[in-house]
This record gives sequence, C-alpha cells and structure tokens, in this order.
Amino acid sequence: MPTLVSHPDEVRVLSRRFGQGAAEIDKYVELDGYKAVQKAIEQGPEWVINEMKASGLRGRGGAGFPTGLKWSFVPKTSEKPKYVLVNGDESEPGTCKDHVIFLHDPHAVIEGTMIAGLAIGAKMGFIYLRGEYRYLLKIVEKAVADAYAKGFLGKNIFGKEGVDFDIVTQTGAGAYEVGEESALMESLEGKRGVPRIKPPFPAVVGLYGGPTVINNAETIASAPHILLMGGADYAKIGSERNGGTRLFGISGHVERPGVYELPMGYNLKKAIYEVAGGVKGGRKLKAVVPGGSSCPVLLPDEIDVGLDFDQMGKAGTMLGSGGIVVLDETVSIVEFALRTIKFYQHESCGWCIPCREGTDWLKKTLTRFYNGGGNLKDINNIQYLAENMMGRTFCPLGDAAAMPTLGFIKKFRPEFEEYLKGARTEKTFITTEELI
Ligand code: L3W
Repeated sequence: MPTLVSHPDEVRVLSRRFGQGAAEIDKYVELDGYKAVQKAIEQGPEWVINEMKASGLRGRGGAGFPTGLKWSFVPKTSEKPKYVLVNGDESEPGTCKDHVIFLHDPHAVIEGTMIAGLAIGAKMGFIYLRGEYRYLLKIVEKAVADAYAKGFLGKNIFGKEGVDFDIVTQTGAGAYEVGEESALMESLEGKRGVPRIKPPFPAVVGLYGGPTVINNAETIASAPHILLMGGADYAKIGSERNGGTRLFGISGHVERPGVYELPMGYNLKKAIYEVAGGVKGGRKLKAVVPGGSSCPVLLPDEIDVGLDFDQMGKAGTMLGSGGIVVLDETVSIVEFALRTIKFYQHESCGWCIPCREGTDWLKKTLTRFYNGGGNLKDINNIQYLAENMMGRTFCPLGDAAAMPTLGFIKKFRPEFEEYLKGARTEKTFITTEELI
C-alpha cells in the first residue's frame, strides 16, 4: 500500500478516513458512513440537488461541470430506467487521485452513487474501474458485498419499504479513451469503446438509452461529505464558483510526491514548494504540467496562480484532473513533448480522422525531430497540425493531444531550435518512477 502523505495546509474532507481502515464497512459506519444517504432518503431528491448546487462542486474528472446542475438535467419521468455511472477510468498521465479513494474509502464511492441515484430517481448504479485498476476491484467488490449484507444495498434499503438500489462493478480493458463518458457507456454496454455524438447528453439519453448521471469517482465520493456538512459550508472551503477541496496528485521532480487534499483555489506555487517540498535536490524548476498531461504547460513565472477551474483558465491552461507534474531543469522538452504525444497516439481510438491521423503525424514528426532528422520547418508544421486538430475531433482526446503540444512549441520554441543545432540533453525521458 502506498505511503500516505500529509501537510498542515491540507483540508481533509474527502481524505479524512484515509489510513483508518475505512474500507471495512464497520469502520466506515463508525466514521459517520452511510449517514448522508439516510439523510438524503429522509429529505428527498429536491433537497439533495439543492445542497449539491449550493456546494459549488464541479466535476473532478477534468471538465469542471457543476454537479448539482448536471443532476438537475435528468428528466423527472422516463420510460427507460435511469442510471448512475461512476467514471473510475482514471487514466490521465499524472493523475492518481481516484486510486486512493478506491483504496482507502470505497464506501464513500458507493454511498455517493446511492445519493446520486436518489437525487435523479435511479435504482441502479455502475462503478467502472480502469482495466489497470483491476487489483482495486477486489476492494470495491468486497465493499459492495458488505453493503448488501448489511441491507444498505438491494431491496428496502435501511429497512425503508420501496427504497431499492443496486450496484454493479465493471472494469475496462485498458483504454484511455473510455474515460470519455460516452465511450465509457459503449464499453459498459459491451461494445467497442468509441465516443457517441453529443447532444443528446447522457443526462437525457445515456446508458442503454436511459437518462444517466455520469460523474468522476472523486465527484461522487464528495457527495456524502457535502450532505453531512451542508452545501453552503462545503462551498466556503473553496474559492469563488469553485466549492470545496480537491485531491491533487503532485508528481515528477518534487521532494515529497503524493496525493494531497487542498482547498480549491490553493496557490500552485505553494503546492509545489511548500506542500510537496519543492523541486527535488534543490534543482531549478523548468516547467509544470498543472492538471494532467492534456493541460498546456506553465513556465516557472506563471505558477503563482490559484488551483481552480477559472483561475487556471485565465492562466491559459486547465485544472484538468488535478495531476500536477513538475519538471526540473534536466528535462528535455523535445523528449517530453514526444513522450506526451506517444501516449495520445497510442490511445487514440481511431474513430475520427483528425485525431487518428493528427496524433500519428505529430508522433512521426516529433520522433524524426528527436532522432536528429528534424528541420526548422518541422516546428511550424507541428504547430500547424496541432492547431488544426483543435476543436475538430469527435471527443476531447484530439484537443488533449493538441493542447500540450501547442504549449510546448509556443513556450519552448528556442529549445526546439537549439535542439536542431545539436543541443540535446544527456538526460532522456523522466522515469515512470518520477512521474507517479
Ligand atoms: C447535459 C448539457 N449535460 C455538458 C455534461 C457532459 C459531461 C460534463 C462535462 O471532457 C475534460 C476534457 C479532458 N446538458 C451539458 C451536459 N454536460 N453540457 O457535463 O462535459 P464536457 O463536454 O465539458 O467535458 P468531457 O467530455 O466530460 C472532460 C479533460 O476533461 N481532462 C481529462 C482528464 C482525464 C480524466 C481521468 O483520467 N480521470 O478525467 C483533463 O484535462 O481533456 O476536456 O458529463 O455530459 N447541456
């Protein structure tokens, strides 16, 4: 089990049960577990949605869509069954926050799923884990089985006549693409994991054609805490229009890598230099990937910025999935750009041409460039190609490949030019160990 990290600036809401054995149902119950869902049953769906709206919780998967609003989009009546779908297909490089929730507090995900179900009138939820997290499935499946054994799941839950809720677990087969909500639904339905056209949004036509709330695992796990503390109090912890806390994975060249729970809006520079102990070995900072590999890179003089969706947007990047990757002066950006695009090229589902061909050409050009066969025109071509992928793909994977590429080229053009003159660094890619 990975060692738990901590820092005095952390505000422990989501992580308050971590390290306390809360994967065991009795411990979870002792630590206020399953109280929020019972409160939700007593108060009713409207109250739940209002509390979620008041909390200012925004989707923790990357897009930052307001959760209460999303739940309110689900039609009150529907001919088809409604569903709750938990997106635990955590695959964005640099991101490992859902992992610790499943590991330390799986019942929070189960309870959150039930709360979402109650809010929208669904009687069934699915928890979908990424294929590479199959080893976590045992923990989640045991938690689900224990909840059934206690009468918290199934028919007449908590002894309440007519209140039913079931949960099914599922894993993927190792494709980043199925983290995209519509591809995830395809995968869950047993089909090839490629995206669906939107609209209709899942809230109206989702899993098996029924209205579906699909949220990231961290978003769902936040719901029980919000209902227990009250939406307004949760909102107060964060920054304007960005309620609460978030689990940030800080990795790469820092002294104390790990997953830290910080209030939304917390300063990125402080997160690196104080919370994570600064750049490893006292070396110079070169760049920061602020929210997972899809996000445009920030330069050292750009990191004095609050970690919330709006402030990061104003800084020209994204909060994304909360995976902060710190790169020190030894990193070659040419190599890092190639490594990043290799990931997206490999993970492109191939469904739409701009993504399939765009990521492939970016990889080919960057590989030739990296291997010493590049020329000045390549730098412009890479930029042109990436710019022409933006907004032209079926799902956000194309943008996710283009955005960081554009960031590297725009902010490190002189390094690409110098590289052509033979200024290659000795050090190659940062190691996997340093990344996670
Ligand atoms: C009903 C409307 N629902 C929007 C819903 C929509 C979805 C949510 C956000 O991509 C991003 C991507 C990655 N009626 C609605 C509506 N919705 N309008 O709101 O939608 P959207 O389209 O803004 O984003 P998305 O397609 O969910 C997610 C970025 O996140 N990302 C991803 C990281 C990876 C992970 C991971 O490993 N766990 O999350 C990182 O930056 O690039 O831009 O539910 O249905 N009118």
